[in-house]
Amino acid sequence: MQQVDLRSDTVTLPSPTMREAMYRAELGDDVMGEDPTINRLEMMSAERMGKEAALFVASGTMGNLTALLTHCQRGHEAIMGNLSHTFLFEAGGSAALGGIHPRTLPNQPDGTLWLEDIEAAIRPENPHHPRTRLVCLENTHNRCGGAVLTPEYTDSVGELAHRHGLAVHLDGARVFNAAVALGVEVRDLTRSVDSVQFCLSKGLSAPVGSMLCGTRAFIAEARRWRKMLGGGMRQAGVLAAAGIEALDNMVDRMADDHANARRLAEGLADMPGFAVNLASVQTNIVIWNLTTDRATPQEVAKRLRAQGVKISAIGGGQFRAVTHYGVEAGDIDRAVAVTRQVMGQLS
Ligand code: TLP
Repeated sequence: MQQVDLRSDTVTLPSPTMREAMYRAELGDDVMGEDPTINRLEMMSAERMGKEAALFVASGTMGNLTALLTHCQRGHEAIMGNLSHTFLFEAGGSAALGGIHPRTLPNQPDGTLWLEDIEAAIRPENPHHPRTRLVCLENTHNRCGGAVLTPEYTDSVGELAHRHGLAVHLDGARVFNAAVALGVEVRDLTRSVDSVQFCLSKGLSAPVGSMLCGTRAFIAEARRWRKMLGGGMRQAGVLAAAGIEALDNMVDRMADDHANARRLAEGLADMPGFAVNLASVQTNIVIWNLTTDRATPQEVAKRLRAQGVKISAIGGGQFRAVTHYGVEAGDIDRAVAVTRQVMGQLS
């Protein structure tokens, strides 16, 4: 049975040209700074993000952790959304390994943090308090259904944070999706942040890796932290070659993923037992609610899986589906037809 895997854009397989580029990659020892393919990917990434330098890391989680460890010392406080990936899904790494105190603020449905909330959360100098050091944003916002933060919003957070002597880190795991959806250059979304992490291994479809970007001094310090975390890799150019191919050829096609997410949401919207907010679908993620009590979300997901359609039940009575390279409009139509049949059996 042909599978339609919508659990995540992390399931993407490398394209044939990526595999070819990996095979042919020129290699060296990256810990010694001698892998030419890594060096090229780091230069390209910095340039795309409008930053001075970049660092290849194993994952988005490692990119965010390395960034937080570089910005903050033990006992510093980092402001972040209560629905942010860093707070919810990174195993508490910055607290466990960095002694960094997370201060969560409510994520609005559009993925933003209110400026008033950020300003009110900044601590005055007082020996009773941790020192506020960092504000973290996420674009696109995973748990807010792939919501996009605009350049103007990001600029306003940058201005506020910098006025108070704080740094801003952007979890830009899917920042290229945001740029494509808004029709802006990705550097417009990163110009006001001090550091940004973006994933090669999600919508960009490379097999492994993320890039952390910032000033030359920040990246030099981050390189030490990466080494300490065990992330100094050797002939990592085999991975970087796929990343270069991804940056060159996999960005513009994300518009297809966004169109497919909309097609899916529209297909789900009139089914009994579902509530879909079409206006919230901005990129490649669709999050919707189960409104019947005839089955749990887990049971629905299991029934769909038995018919070759994989989605995630993400708690709170919600489902998530993510479109990506390898999923075509015809696959979406099949997923919608199977889902309609399963939901029809429940009503
Ligand atoms: N997200 C994964 C899962 O961990 C939930 C997914 O399937 O969406 N930031 C954001 C916004 C992310 O969505 C993710 C991964 C990460 C960071 C971490 O990236 P990895 O998985 O490379 O450590």
